[in-house]
Amino acid sequence: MTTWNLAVPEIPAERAERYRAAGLWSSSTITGLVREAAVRVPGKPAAVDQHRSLDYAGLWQRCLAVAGRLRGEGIAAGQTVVLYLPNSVSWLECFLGLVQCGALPVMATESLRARELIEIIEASRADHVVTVADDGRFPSLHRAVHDAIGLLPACGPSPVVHEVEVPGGLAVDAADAESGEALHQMLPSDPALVQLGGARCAACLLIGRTHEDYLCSVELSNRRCGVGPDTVMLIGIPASHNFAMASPGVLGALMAHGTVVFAPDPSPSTCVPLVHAHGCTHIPLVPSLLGLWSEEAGRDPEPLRSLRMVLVGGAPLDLDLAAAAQTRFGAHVQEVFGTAEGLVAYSPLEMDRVLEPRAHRLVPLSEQDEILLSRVVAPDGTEGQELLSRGPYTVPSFIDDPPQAAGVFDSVGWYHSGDLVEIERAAGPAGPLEFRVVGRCKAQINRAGEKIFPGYVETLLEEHPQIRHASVEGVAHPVLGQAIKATIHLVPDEEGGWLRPLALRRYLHEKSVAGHCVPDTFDLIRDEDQV
Ligand code: J2J
Repeated sequence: MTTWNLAVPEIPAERAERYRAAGLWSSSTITGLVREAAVRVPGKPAAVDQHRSLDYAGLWQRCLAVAGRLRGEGIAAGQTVVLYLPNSVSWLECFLGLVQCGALPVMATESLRARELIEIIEASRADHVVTVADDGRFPSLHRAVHDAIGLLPACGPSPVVHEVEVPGGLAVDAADAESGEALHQMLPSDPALVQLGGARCAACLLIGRTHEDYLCSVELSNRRCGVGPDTVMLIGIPASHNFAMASPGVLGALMAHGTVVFAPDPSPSTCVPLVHAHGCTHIPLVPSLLGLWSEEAGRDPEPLRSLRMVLVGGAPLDLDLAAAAQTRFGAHVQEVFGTAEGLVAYSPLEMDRVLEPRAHRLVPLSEQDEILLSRVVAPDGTEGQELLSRGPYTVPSFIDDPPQAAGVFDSVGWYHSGDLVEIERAAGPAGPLEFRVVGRCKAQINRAGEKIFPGYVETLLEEHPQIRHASVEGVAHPVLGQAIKATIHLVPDEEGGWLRPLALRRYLHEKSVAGHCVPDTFDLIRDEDQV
């Protein structure tokens, strides 16, 4: 039996039995999927990036060898490991290797920097960090980890850093694969990974997912999105994000014995040649990217002909934009509403229902997803109905249930999403429940799908000696959905000089803060009378 360093809350037994009886929880594990594919379709391409590709037999061998090597480097079963790598085959090998080791990977997206990594390392009590090598290819990631380790309080033990060369992957030898095979006998009910909560920039909230609950969400997503053995899934958004991993994402493609193509970023200039070269069929995008992709498809649809489904989620979707994009792509644009805590819902597959705003609704993945509405007053004073959910793949609470997350999960396991919705039953009272997102009642900015907690940015700004007070809010933006606006009350420096936006940006950069947390606009107010 593994002793886990982090206690992952379990879904209560009575509900767990119900989900198992309904056949929703798989009897497989994440690495079990790959092992099985290596037997059934050994020569099929599994994972590709700009530098290399692996078939299923090769991926399984690498998973074992990486697990063996990481174990040799001291990563023990039950330990917590922050995984901080860019999109690549190396990312996949390390994720699978850690799972095979019996360790619990914490999925840190590559946009995070030292300030956020410190919070993640501390909150997860990480024993190890797996990150890029110091070979000059990813200097910001390398620096962020080392800055974070340097800034950790000296009283506690520092996590051990394991460096991975990203194009080639972790260097291994023959003995590693052998020891990797003998490693860990995991159960479907074991913890598999830790996702980071919605407001990733606030004191981070840890979401522990088990193999069976995560794979339940992946399998149901595959059905909704028509993922099968001929699926080629392009992952340009950060692979560690829940959307890219599991809706249906990397794991969906692997589960169906399809292929995952990793792109370093989701821009059309990077990805369109990859769609063309690999015949990609599915791609997850955030709404702010859809416009760019749609323009590209309008200019030259030819290289995008293989696309069957463009999945758009993470932030509210403009339905006119979706309709135009759908026509240009000649592929289905499917909206995804998802949360790292669990609940995932998709727009229906019929094309016309996506195009017709009044009929546009999101349908939760499982009939066992329970939805409740709770009347709330949003910070802007508007009244609405907050979406509450629980179900077979929604966690019952955060790991350690920290005080700053009070109220997100209640004592009977309902997840309070902070999203305002309208619901409807499509086919009368017995039909599947559908909802539409109409607003938000949580203190969160959604900038191009990245979630930002205003208090986090305000605290960082107020650490500057020339800032007396800062308040941060989201303002409507035509491309990003929301931009970050900071209103800052300044005090002059000793020579009577005043801070300017450029210096403020430089200050946040030097503090090693994730780029998406840096305000887009600064309203600087000189508090002359405070001098
Ligand atoms: C409006 N708001 C949305 C949508 C997410 C798939 C896709 C996305 C995420 C994700 C994910 C939205 N319309 N279509 O985990 O598996 C906002 C809501 C929600 C929050 C969750 C997945 N899709 N959102 O974005 O944990 O406010 O997950 O509560 O990062 O994003 O954010 P996150």
